[in-house]
Amino acid sequence: MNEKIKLLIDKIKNAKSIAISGHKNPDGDSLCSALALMKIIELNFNKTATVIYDGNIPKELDRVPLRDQACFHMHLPEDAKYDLYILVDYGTRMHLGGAERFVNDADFVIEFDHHFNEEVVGDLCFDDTDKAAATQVIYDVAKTAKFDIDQDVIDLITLGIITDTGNFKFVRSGMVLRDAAELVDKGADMLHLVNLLNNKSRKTVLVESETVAKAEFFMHGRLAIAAIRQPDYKRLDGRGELVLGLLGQIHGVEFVVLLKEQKENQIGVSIRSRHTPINQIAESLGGGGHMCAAGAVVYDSFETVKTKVINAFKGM
Ligand SMILES: [Mn+2]
Repeated sequence: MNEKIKLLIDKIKNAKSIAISGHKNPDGDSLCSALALMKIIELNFNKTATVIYDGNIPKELDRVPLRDQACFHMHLPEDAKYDLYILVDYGTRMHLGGAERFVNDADFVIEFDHHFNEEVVGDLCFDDTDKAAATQVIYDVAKTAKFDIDQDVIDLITLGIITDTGNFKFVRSGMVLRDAAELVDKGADMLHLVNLLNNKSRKTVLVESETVAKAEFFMHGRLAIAAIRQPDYKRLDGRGELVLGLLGQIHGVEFVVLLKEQKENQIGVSIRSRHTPINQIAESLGGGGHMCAAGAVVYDSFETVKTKVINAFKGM
């Protein structure tokens, strides 16, 4: 067995207290990675790890296995300390949110991630940017280490893959499909898992559809811009993927932008493109991301940000 896995096993075996976190405002992969690892530790080491999160877990994820085991960081005792801290799907240090104080206090930090990060936080890193989801990284390590897994772990790992690939739409390598095939053979029920995620509140779907209905079109219909203003933002409960997805289905639309007025003078900008790279536009607004899916948070008035976005697309 390789040295890294030996060290992983040794650290878990000898830890008195273990906590696990993903990035702030967990998405499916972040939450399911943490819960899958918690269950793996329980099954193989007979230890309880605490899953800690910051921000809001969307209702969409309320029915994933073991969801009720995730603790909001503010609900933990003031003096809580964990000697082993495990980070999953966290991105970079700035996305740790309320978990950062525990990470800084820990004696040893292990990470499982698939994001590109120049300044890793972990002392022991299982990172692989070729993986489509952090749960896939965990699955790989679990297989190499010959850890026992059960139905919860199989379901959680599959859910991380389903959510991070947008139901397999963003698959870039056959490896993720081979992993998914193996998980199906081990008992993952795709229809059941996708249905678990169909759990949004009515108000969220209504605000998303109202936002689509009020979208504006520019550049002869090639650019669609939708906006969620402050009073409606709380009803959104998530990132508004439905808005981006629906507008992107319209014939002739090449670029979709969703402006989210999170607070006064704080506008979240999500940008999607059919094929032309738009990450430079996100970078010009102070953000970043992938070629066809990127975003930024711009600290300015709603109208100013909207004008900046329209100008950024000039010449595209
Ligand atoms: Mn992820």
